[in-house]
Amino acid sequence: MSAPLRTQVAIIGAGPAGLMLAHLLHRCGIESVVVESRSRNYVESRVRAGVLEHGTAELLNDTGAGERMRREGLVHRGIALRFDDCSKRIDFPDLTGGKTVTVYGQQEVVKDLIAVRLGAGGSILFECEVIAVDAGDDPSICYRDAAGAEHAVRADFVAGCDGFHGVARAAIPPDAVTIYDHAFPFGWLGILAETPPVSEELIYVNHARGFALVSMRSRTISRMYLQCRNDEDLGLWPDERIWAELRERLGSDRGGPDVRPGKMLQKGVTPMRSFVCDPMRYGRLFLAGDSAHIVPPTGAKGMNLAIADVYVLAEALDAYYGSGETALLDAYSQTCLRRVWKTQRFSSYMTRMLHRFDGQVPFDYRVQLAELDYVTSSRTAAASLAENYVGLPFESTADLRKVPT
Ligand code: FAS
Ligand code: PHB
Repeated sequence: MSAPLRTQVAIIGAGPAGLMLAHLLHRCGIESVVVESRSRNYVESRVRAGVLEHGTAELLNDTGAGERMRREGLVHRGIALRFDDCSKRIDFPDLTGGKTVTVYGQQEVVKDLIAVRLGAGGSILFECEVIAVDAGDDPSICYRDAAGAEHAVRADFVAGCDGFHGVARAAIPPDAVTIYDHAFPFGWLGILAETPPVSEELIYVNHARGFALVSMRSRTISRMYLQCRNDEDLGLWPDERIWAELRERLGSDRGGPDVRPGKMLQKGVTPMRSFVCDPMRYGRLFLAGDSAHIVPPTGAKGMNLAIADVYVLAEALDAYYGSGETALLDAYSQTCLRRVWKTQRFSSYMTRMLHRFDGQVPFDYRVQLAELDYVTSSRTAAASLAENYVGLPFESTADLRKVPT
């Protein structure tokens, strides 16, 4: 094994969490190395999330990584909730004092963050899989490069930004954490298609046959989802069936949005799950993003929550390297988990309001319709949904900072 690399923060994973952390640390003058198992091309083409919360877009802009998002992203001022073949709009700026969201694919955020890191001379090691993590007093990670050679990185801290199936959380002794895990009894069949979005804004549909969502990536590329079984066989869903089911759930032949078939670019099934690992820290290892939590995508929160975690972690590491202060690091997990659980609450609320559940009885369906009627007719209820959808403010750690002497 070659002589170990030495850095201040070793970051596992070049997804939104790892890349944003490296970017924020660089702005604080803190060195890091990002180690990513996949190729640059793979991570830059992986289709996942699509909606940036107000705070996420602001952070990209405020830290010099938002130029292309401003140019190519779509600023959205509301969403529609569709039920009983009728669409009702939630107006974000009106209900949140001017906040909006930005539709801009996760892979675009990843591209921009990689470009800004490499442009600043940052170190991102692609096709290098981390195979071991030491979270003790002299932290290190071991990775295997594309040629199969093993290398070590020694650091002051390790950030586990390696997603739900990564190696970091697995390096924590099971009795040191509490796991909260809930699998929903359905998944989403997601498609990316070359067809103009049927609506200027996202449409979330509660239909007797199941949930549907109309989203987009541009004015010519649609991103749409259908509730399906969580073990759905994609082979049973030829394109024609997908288009027909989208038209049915959106009411295209009943005056609803007119879904038009287009060239299918990608299709896949995402299982629906809620997961939290508490605490999000073990020794000098800090978990951030999907390595620590998973939310059902109904609230468009997964990527945004990852960004919120690393905002807190970067602030804590900045305080540590700036003045030796450890209070923010010690409070990292508690600070992040406050937002994580509020986001779990909102994502679960949206999922339960909009999906069909096995064994659901007519009473349950009427309660869902009443919730949809209430949240689209009560300004107070609509404001609560809008406040969560555009994104709760980043958790403040100001009160944890020692009062300057
Ligand atoms: P990521 O999973 O994005 O990144 C982790 C990185 O670590 C990956 O690049 C991985 O290759 C790397 N890695 C893993 N193990 C490693 C190892 N041992 N060594 C080195 N590198 C390693 N969220 C939404 O808000 N809306 C959506 O519509 C949505 N759709 C999704 C669809 C799918 C199929 C999936 C899986 C997730 C979806 N999500 C969605 C959630 C998703 O966007 C995540 O919340 C987001 O990617 C979280 O970012 P990270 O925490 O950075 O994790
Ligand atoms: C997406 O565009 O991929 C998307 C949008 C909103 C969601 C989930 C996914 O709630």
